[in-house]
Amino acid sequence: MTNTDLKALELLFQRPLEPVFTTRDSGKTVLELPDSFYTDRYRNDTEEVGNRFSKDVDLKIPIQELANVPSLDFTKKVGLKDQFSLFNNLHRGIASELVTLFMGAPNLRQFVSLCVYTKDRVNPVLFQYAYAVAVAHRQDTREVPITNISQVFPSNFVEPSAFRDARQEASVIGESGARVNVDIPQNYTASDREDEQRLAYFREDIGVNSHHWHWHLVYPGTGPLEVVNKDRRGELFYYMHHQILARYNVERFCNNLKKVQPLNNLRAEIPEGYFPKILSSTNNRTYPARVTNQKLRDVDRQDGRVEISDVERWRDRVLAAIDQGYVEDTSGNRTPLDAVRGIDILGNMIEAIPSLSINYNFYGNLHNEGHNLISFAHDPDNRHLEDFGVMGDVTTAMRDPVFYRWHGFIDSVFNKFKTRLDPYNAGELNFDGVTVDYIEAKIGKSNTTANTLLTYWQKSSADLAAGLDFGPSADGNIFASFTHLQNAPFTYTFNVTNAGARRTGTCRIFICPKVDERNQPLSLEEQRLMAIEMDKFTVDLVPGENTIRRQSTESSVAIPFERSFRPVGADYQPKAADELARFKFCGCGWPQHLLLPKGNAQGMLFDLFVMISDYSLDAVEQPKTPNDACSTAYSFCGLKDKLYPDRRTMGYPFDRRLPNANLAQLVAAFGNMAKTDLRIVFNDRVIDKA
Ligand code: CUO
Repeated sequence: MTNTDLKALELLFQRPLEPVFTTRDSGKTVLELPDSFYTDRYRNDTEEVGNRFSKDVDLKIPIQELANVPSLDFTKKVGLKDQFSLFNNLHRGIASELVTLFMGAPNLRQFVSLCVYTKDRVNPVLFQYAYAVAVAHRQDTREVPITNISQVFPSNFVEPSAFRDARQEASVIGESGARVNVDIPQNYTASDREDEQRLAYFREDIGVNSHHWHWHLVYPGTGPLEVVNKDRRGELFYYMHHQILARYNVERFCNNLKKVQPLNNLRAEIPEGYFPKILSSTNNRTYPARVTNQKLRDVDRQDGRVEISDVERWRDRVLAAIDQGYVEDTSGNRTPLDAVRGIDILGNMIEAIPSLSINYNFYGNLHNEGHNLISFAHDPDNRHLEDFGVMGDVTTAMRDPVFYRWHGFIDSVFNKFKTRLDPYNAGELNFDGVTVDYIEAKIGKSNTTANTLLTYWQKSSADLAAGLDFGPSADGNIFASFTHLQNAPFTYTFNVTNAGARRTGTCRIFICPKVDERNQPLSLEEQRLMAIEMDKFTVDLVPGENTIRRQSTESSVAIPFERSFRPVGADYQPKAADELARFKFCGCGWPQHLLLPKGNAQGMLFDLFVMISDYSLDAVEQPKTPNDACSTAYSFCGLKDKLYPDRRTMGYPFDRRLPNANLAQLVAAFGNMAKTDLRIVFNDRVIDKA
């Protein structure tokens, strides 16, 4: 790949609403288009337009003519200013075709040309999605960093008045390269009259929402089969969203709220209203709100139809399949829902993925159509010409309290299946001769107490300039500062005795809440469903005593802040290949700053649980594809072009019932497990990031 190809691909992530021939990269670079690429609007003035933007640039990247000019008529049903939704069947079909087109470009240079040609001819959000999916999946673009969605479409993530400030500041300062800081307020969507507002720091976190977008980008629901059909993707759909729910429920306890009430009655009023206040990038309108006590209604719009009774029927069929223990394909062949493959079959069937569902006509499109019913509740027949609310869009859905109620319901369906399986037996849990004697988690400073961890607010900033179109900001950086939860980094230490020969184990760390919002103790069954995976890694055990140390920042579920909000632009890219590989952006992963739940001022009590399982039963034979340096959050995101790196079902050992009455008895029965009390103390102060 030449530098200009790389550069061109990177530039396509910038300024998504501006014509592709305008300058990018702070005015330094321009793409030189063949005349035939100009859209009708500019076609008569190609020379003038081209000249205007190529004055004073450092780099002109010539774009090759297309060998085959594709017809893009299939994209027209999503207008340039429409909202684009991955939950909408019509939109997903169009996206799938576009991804297929991009994947099919015969070589890198033609891929660049095709993307440049397409960019101004299709809906910009659709383009960015299909483009990012193709970049993430083409072999020849492995090295291309995918810009974080919060930087491409910042208005989907932050309160819009911040942008007015940004543009004003930029025009006053006006100087090329100047740094502009704007403050994004915290807690702007509701007052404390609304109890749900206590969780806004979690729901509206930029890292949380960009992780969710990125996950759906890496695991798309439609497109060519080689893009969609990934190892255990249905199971990962269950598990990643299950972990979000576990975390959210725990976070609710920390804020004196009871756990989520699953949305299992689609005819009841929804007490949780939500007024998002953020802007849709394509049409500059705020996302529609949902009032308190809104009822769902049948959706009957040109771009989508769904009846509540459809969703209820699919729900009942899925539940019946779980009760019967098997699913039926279109010819009536039965596949048992067993302990190993059952959850993967259900995941693809419930989400639902048309090409992977065992019987899409019969089991339907449960999860996606639920998103649609909810996202159009304010205008189900389009009489007010309002687009979907935040639940219709993977970049914004997690902001809304109802997201957790709907996914709480979906999760309860998966959990019903898991609960029907036999409890794990001793043979599936033990690791003979391996004993965990001691565990602790301790903040890195010398004078801290073991097993007391700390959270606080932190003020950080991220560069959002890439996505700000038509602003004077082109010549500078817009740093948006925002306040988010943070945890003090800590270290786990385990002492492990190995009575046998040298061997390998998998170390699995979880925290489980001990009490609910009323301070009532939780049963093992409740703890199991809210167990938060903290980390998972392999350990080499020598005969005798072993001391294992692991930093919280190495977690297999999370990615560091810098990874989520890396500055965009070639200037920031390291030159050395190995450094570039490490730097390479991979935005899928839980944000490190939310690795720990908030806790509370008095110190919220948890069980810190560790288990070392037998690696010979966990290991997976991987294909010989190149390793991907940035796949660090593999627990939630898997590994690029590889199998999921753990043979056990996801969530093991908490994904199934356990044979003991409580957690203390479980760890007493199995030497390869241990637990200790852990306290998470929240300190209500804002620390500026150094
Ligand atoms: Cu991720 Cu419903 O699947 O939002």
